[in-house]
Amino acid sequence: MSDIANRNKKNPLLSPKDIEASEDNMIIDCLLNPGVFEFNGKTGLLVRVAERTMQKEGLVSVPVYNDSGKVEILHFNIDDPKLDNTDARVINYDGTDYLTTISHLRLLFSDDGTTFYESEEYPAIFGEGEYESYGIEDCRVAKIEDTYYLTYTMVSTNGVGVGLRTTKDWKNFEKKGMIFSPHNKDCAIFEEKINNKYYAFHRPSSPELGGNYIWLAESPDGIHWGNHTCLAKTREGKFDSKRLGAGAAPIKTEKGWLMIYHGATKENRYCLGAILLDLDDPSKVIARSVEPIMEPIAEYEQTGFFGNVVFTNGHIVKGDTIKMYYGASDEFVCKASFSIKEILTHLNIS
Ligand code: MAN
Repeated sequence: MSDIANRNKKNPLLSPKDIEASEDNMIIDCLLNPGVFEFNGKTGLLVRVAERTMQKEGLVSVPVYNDSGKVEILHFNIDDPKLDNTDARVINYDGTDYLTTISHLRLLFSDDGTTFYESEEYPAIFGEGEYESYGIEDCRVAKIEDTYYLTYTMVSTNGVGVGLRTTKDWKNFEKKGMIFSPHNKDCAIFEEKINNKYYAFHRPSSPELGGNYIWLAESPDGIHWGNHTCLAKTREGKFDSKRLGAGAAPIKTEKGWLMIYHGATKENRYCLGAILLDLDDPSKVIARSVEPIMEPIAEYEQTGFFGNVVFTNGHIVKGDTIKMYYGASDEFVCKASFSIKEILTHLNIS
C-alpha cells in the first residue's frame, strides 16, 4: 500500500443531508468534488451538488432541463428491455444516455477549514443555456492576480466540454463560454504565467485511436487555447489504466510543477497519483507516480453513491502542506493533507 494521505478525523466533512435541495421535488444524492479557494481570509468550497428526482416503484426517473431551463422528469419502466440502468451515474434508453442526477455548484465557506456553512450572500451557480442543460460539474478554481478562473464540466446532449466563468467577488460572474469543446473535462489553469503564457491541463477523450489522456495547452489571454501537447497517458496494469485527469492547478515547488491527478481502472476504481513537470517548460514530465499516493481505503471512500472513488479538484497549499479536499464515493466531501516533500520522495525526487 502506497497511500500517503493523512485523512481528516472529521471525515466526511459534508454529506448530502447537510444542505438543502435546490427545489422541493429534488433530492440531493451527492456532494462531491469541490473546487477550493481562499477569499476574505476564509476557505471557500465550490461543491458539486448532484440531485435526482423522487423515484417511484417500478420506474426509473431522470431529470433534464428543458430549453427554458426548467427541470423536466422523464420516466422509464424498470422492466423495459431497452433500458440499461447498470451504472448509478448514467442510464441508457434505446441508445440515448441520460444522467441519473443533475449537478449545480454551491458555495460554502469556513473559518477553520473543516466546518463549512452556506451564506445567502453567495447564491448557488447553475448551468445556463444549451451547453449546460444536463448541469455543471467538478469546478477547478485558479486565482490569477485578483481574478478567480472557474473551469468546470458543461454537460448537455451536445456533449461534455469545459466552460469558463470568472469572478472577483463570488457574486458577479463573467461567462467566457466553452473553452475546450467535447469531449473534454478536467481542466485546471496554472495560477501563474510562464514566459508570459497561460497554461492549462485538460482531458480530451479519443475513443478510437488514443484514449483518455492528460494534455497541456497554452494561451496568450487565459481564454483562447492552443499548442496542445499530450502529457500523460493511461498505463496498462496500473491504477490509471483506463483514464486519468488533472486535479486542481499545479503546485509550484523548487523541483517543478506538482500535479495531483486521478487515475481509474476499467472497474472504475479511482485513485490519486502525482506528476512533476519542468518549471520552465511544463510540457516536460520529470516524474510520475508508479503507485498511487491515495487509494479508496476508508469506509466512506469504498461505500456510497459510486464506491471505490477518491477524486480531487481542489486544494490549498501552506508551506510544505497540501490541504486537499476531495470527493469520496461520489457522495461525500472529505479532506486529507499531504506533505509536498513526501510526495516528492514517492516520486524518487530528492
Ligand atoms: C468522472 C467524473 C467525476 C466522478 C468520477 C467517478 O471522472 O464524472 O465527477 O467523480 O467519474 O465517478
